[in-house]
Amino acid sequence: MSIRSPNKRKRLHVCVLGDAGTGKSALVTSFCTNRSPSSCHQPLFRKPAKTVAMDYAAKRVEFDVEEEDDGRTEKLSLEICITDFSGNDSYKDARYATYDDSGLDIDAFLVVVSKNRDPNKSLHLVQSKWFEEIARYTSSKVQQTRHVLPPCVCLCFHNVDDDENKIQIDDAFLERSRDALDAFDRRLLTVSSMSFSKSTARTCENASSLIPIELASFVSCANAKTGLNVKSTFERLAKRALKRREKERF
Ligand SMILES: Nc1nc2c(ncn2[C@@H]2O[C@H](COP(=O)(O)OP(=O)(O)O)[C@@H](O)[C@H]2O)c(=O)[nH]1
Ligand SMILES: [Mg+2]
Repeated sequence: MSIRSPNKRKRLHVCVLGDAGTGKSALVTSFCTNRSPSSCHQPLFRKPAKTVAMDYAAKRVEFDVEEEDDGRTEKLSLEICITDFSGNDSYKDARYATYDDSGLDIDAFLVVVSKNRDPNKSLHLVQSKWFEEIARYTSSKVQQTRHVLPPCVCLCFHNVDDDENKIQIDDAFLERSRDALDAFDRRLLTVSSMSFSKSTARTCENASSLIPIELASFVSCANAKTGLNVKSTFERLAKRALKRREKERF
């Protein structure tokens, strides 16, 4: 099925994860209210209310999509539905209930990391906590639906203290984060394809070949206050998640 075919799902579910205070709600608000660095009518940056368990938001976006067969581009209108979780562990049960909900598909995860905290500690926490939660969701989903392709993940470094319109992060650290995310992508793929191959003859390698580099999980840097990279991060994540969903059908 092509992403522009009439019976395509035009709704995508993105969950936002990360430790409390990393700026998840600020990023979601920035994306949904169209605040951008180039806008001359920017509303004043206001502190988002503290998230209790989770908040919901939605935004309709339009993409140009290119058809693989004839190369033509068409507009695709897509509603991005966002669940913005509290990073506080008092609300862990609310997150787990969402992961285990059999009626709910999550297409993508945005994991927000503060650039202003110890980067190595933050990356370690992402791997030991947030990646594990995504893995939990993926295992639960493949058992229910036999999905082959796991959700797409964006690891988003967010600058909560420095509001300058430039992003600086150590290249070596960024590279390490990309490696960690690549390894996690492969792990999720293995979880999905192992479950899938129990009931069919498909192998893990078949599934791996389903994720070309342009659909891979990715690392991004953004700033909610200036709007820098916020729209492009959400849209890139949505595009990749949508294409994964399309690929899964073959
Ligand atoms: N200066 C600045 N502060 C921010 C930015 N994003 C979030 N904050 C502040 O960081 C704190 C936590 O933000 P919030 O979005 O609630 O974090 P969450 O707990 O991850 O949802 C709040 O006090 C925000 O005002 C930003 O881009 N620039
Ligand atoms: Mg919040």
